[in-house]
Amino acid sequence: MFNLILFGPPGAGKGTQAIKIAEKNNWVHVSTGDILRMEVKQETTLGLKVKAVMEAGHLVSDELLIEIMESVFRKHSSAGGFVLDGFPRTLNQAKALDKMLETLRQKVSLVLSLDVNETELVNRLLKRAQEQGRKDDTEDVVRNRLVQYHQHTRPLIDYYKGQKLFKEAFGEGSVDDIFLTLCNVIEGKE
Ligand code: B4P
Repeated sequence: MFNLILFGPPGAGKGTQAIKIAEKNNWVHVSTGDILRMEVKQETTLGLKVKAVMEAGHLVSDELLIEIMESVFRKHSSAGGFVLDGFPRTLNQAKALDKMLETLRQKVSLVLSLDVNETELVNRLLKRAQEQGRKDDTEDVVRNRLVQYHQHTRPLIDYYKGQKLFKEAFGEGSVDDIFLTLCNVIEGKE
């Protein structure tokens, strides 16, 4: 089983690329952002709990995220691989993921990070705000999401570098060119 973590700041294109990678390899794409947005849309108990947190650009609690991911792994117990998009985002989540995979006798295979400069990130998300009206894509909230990324998520780079699992790819340019680069890294050609 190949367990890929697609890593990077908000707007780096994790979701965009994760869909393509999962489709090509027949792996399960898990976007915690999509799962949470669906809960909000359906106004479930969980959705009502996380709505304000997400709209402010904060991170949802580790406890809830770990519960969500445990149920994802239970649901897809016979999957050939996973593309994790947006999880883990904190050190606690990363450690919990290691434990979840350990019980399945699995490990993280690769952490692949998309490198995109901050001006481009903000521009992409503001463009998406115009096109899709996502409540967390306004300029103030985007800036807060970047702060959250630097405070809580970026430190994971050292965690995974320590395990020799971390690789980085340039995330600017056309979606197809970036996809090709990512496929080459996953297949060990770059
Ligand atoms: P996410 O849904 O994960 O949001 P994201 O970081 O903005 O997405 P991504 O990097 O995937 O960008 P995308 O491909 O869409 O999280 C949203 C919120 O959910 C978080 O703020 C948090 O509150 C909560 N959450 C989720 N997971 C959590 C966790 N584990 N712990 C705690 N809280 C959690 O691309 C962005 C835009 O760029 C798109 O419009 C796209 O079309 C465009 N784009 C992509 N590639 C491009 C390219 N090459 N050139 C130009 N534009 C491009």
